[in-house]
Amino acid sequence: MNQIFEDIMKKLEKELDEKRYQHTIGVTYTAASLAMRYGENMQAAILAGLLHDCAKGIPNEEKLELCKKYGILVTDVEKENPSLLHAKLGAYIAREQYGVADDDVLHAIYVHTTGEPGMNTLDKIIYVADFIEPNRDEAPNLEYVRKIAFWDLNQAMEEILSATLQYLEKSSKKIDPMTQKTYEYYTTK
Ligand code: DGI
Ligand code: FE
Ligand code: FE
Repeated sequence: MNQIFEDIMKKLEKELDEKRYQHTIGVTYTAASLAMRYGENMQAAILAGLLHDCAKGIPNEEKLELCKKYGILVTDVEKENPSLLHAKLGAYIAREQYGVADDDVLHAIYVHTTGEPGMNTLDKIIYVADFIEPNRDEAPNLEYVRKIAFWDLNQAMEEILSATLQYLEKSSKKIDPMTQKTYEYYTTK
């Protein structure tokens, strides 16, 4: 394994709890497999997979403070649900603390929680890998999404966004306008 990846993994192991670290590794090899399938840059997929949740271990209060400090715009929904900020903050930390210079990798990290309309292949690979990696076990449509992810990436996006919206509605969680927009983009195409 590339020395850069090894160094990142060592740092992540310290920053994340065991379960989150295992999830991170699962997302990484799932993203690498999807990159093979869709002809995407595999090193970029591995890097984005490794770092997508690098800010997940930061307590919510601190997330808000760090966003203020780093000049990251926080919306009202994010203020109410600071956990959402691990994506934006993660992209910042990946650049500043893990030395990632590839804007495509940073963007995939930035959009990995809500998605956004018109995502590129790497963005979608990370978004889908996050949902289907082998340690996941809760979503009702998981087996189906795992199967179609390697057949039709946009169909997988549609399935995941529908399941996410259903979950958010059922658990009365505030829907981020970006999640809603992404859902509409991928389900009305
Ligand atoms: O960080 P992970 O758990 O690996 O996965 P993720 O970054 O996709 O985050 C998943 C969580 O984010 C899940 O608990 C649902 C939540 N989420 C996604 N979209 C929205 C949302 N939560 C709220 N309140 N609103 C959203 O639009
Ligand atoms: Fe995440
Ligand atoms: Fe994740």
